[in-house]
Amino acid sequence: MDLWFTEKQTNTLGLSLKVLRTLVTEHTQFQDLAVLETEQYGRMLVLDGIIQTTTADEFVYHEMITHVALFTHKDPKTVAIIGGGDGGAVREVVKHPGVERVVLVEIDERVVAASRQYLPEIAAGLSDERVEVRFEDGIRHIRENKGVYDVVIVDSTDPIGAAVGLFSAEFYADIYESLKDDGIMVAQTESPFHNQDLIRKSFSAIRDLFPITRLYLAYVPTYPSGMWSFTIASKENDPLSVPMDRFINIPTKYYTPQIHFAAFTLPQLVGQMLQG
Ligand code: AG3
Repeated sequence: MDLWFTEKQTNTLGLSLKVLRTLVTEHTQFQDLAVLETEQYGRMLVLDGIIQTTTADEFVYHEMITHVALFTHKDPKTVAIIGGGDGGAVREVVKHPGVERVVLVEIDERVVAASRQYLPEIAAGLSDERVEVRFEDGIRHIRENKGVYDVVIVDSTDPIGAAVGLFSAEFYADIYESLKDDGIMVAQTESPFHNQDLIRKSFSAIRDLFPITRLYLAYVPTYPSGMWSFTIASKENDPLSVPMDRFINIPTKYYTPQIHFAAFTLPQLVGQMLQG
């Protein structure tokens, strides 16, 4: 029998994948969680019907949400990741030998448990001795930690329900305060084809706070439209002025120093979105 999972990306558009088996489904305190084995994209984490990551394309998103900021900073030592309970962003951050401490703040303990059990290649970094996993509200954690972090990474779900606050001007202002004087933040900011208002609003809220704010893109096949945006904001260092000798060699499948710079070259439709 054919079993298919469909994410309804909008009311009129879906992405369907053939499912070989269901590894787990559960109602957590916060959301519905599933890990499915798909034929084409491997194992897939789904929260409230929304695809979070798949083992076949997760590297694009996780490398791009981390390395651009980590190489833009001169010497990142203390990093916070808000959300990202699957551990993919952590795995990339701990590839940087200078990083001393990574605080992962995930509200839902079950996401971490399911990822450790069913997505071990994504969750691997969570066991690194530099990593502290905290099950608490990321908004509160950021509000209560001032001047602590070199880099803050917001690896959130879509701006629905509890995650709405992770796209708010108040939260970005708290991130600014949680960073040191040369700190950098990066947030996933959804698809330029499907979420133009969100990109405009979050970009302008972040630009009001930080001297350097830029949008960059990567291509994630299982996310809506495939074209995905990230917003990076920095107090001192410009991601477009990273000296070539800062790019130490780390193992990646998508990110390269050339991609680092190229990702900021925006199609006309995206560049125009950010003006005004
Ligand atoms: N967080 C961003 C997922 C957004 C995908 N949206 C969608 N499929 N509609 C990913 C978490 C991975 N660490």
